[in-house]
Amino acid sequence: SSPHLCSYADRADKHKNPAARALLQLMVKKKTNLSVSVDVTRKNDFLAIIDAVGPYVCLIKKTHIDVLEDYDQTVVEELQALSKKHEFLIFEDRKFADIGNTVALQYSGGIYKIANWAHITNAHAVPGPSIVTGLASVGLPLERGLILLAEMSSKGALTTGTYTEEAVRMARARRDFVIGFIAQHRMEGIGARETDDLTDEDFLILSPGVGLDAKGDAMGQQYRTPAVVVTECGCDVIIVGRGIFGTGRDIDVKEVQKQAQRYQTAGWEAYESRLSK
Ligand code: 5IU
Repeated sequence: SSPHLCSYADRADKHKNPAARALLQLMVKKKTNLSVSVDVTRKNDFLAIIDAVGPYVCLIKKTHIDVLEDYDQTVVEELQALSKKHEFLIFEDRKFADIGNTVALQYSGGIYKIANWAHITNAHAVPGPSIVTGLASVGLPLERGLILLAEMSSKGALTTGTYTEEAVRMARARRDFVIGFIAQHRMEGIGARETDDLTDEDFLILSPGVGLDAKGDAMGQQYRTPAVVVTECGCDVIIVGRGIFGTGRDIDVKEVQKQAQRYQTAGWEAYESRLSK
């Protein structure tokens, strides 16, 4: 049966990629499928939010380390310490998009050295399979996992039809490293050819564009509830940003914590009702 009808625990036992397995195990242990997207520009806010939401999340999605205006090496050190303290994995939403050779350099080097600390990162499928080859050359030895962007949540996104199908084919060809998708639906079997081996195909579906209150923003973002995303569409991880830390410039840590707890509960209840369907 489709992986989303199995428990996260069963899927953890079967998954071949260490990052995917670790993520699923954390989800079970902490009873959470919530990933918080920490899109703030100041280091102190960034770390304060992560410390506050840490107990409620399986994954911290850093929207682009390059958004931080006061980045220095200590950010990564503190992030790693928080990841151990609260037991969550780190997802750098870098959205690589170049040829294999270039992305290998971007992933391993530069100022950020993403591969050293991000358990999971992501890439666009636009360049074709070479982008996966390039990233895998760096990430596989470090037991990392890659997420491909198969569908985007923004209005008018071009990631539809054959584009999505080809992205899934690229993932299918590298199931050792590609652990799933940023998408709005399940992807198993999409674009499959008769000769493809679909045994144990299990892609983690991470879905952004999740909100309990707002329907969208002024720049084309579209929100769905955890019940729609997880129960109806079968996605595995909900990614929530402003629904948790708000839209104001000042961060209210108590409120952030309260919202994280609220989304954790909503996401987990949606998962439990999916299993009991
Ligand atoms: N994000 C999306 N939609 C997408 C992709 C990424 O919203 O299709 I790919 C990112 C952008 C932002 C987060 O970092 O997910 C959603 O934040 P809000 O919950 O604040 O809208």
